Amino acid sequence: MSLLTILEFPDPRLRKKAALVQTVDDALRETLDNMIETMYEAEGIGLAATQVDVHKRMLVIDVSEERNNPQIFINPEITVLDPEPLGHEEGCLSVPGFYELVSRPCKVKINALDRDGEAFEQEAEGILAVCIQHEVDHLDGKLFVDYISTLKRQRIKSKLEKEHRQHKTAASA
Ligand code: GNR
Ligand code: NI
Repeated sequence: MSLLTILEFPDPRLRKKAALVQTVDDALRETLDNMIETMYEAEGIGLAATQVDVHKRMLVIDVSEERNNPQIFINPEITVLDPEPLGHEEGCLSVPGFYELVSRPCKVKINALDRDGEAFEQEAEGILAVCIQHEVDHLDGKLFVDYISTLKRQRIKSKLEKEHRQHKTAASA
């Protein structure tokens, strides 16, 4: 297994729309295993393929306390079961260090394929519902900062751009 590099806002590659997965094969499973390893290493509760510059509709999630229940969703489709907004403080491995309140439907259903390419359906509430919607947004080129004010988003963009410049300078010094 190997760790993958996580793209950071405002990288334009985070805006690409991911394509449907046509075949669930060993190569795809290897990428998914690397995504799981990368998610654990980064201490995230989810990771979408877009974040590691793989533009296929798939994501991994682990919302368990023990960090021992990785879930894989390939070609996920979300259906809202209860549109009542649930506000949650969101963060993102692609927007490191920033947290903002985002409201999303509180209960959803996900139809997806598992690692064997078998279709399954799952209902989600609470943090799992928040996380799945956050990850599927990534596959559509959307980030949680798109839900906050333009001013806040611009501030986050400037701060991250400055950090990226400083890292580049430090690396070449
Ligand atoms: O690790 C993560 N935590 C988190 C917290 C609140 C709402 C969403 C998330 S997802 C995030 C990992 C990530 O960036 N996934 O795309
Ligand atoms: Ni994210």
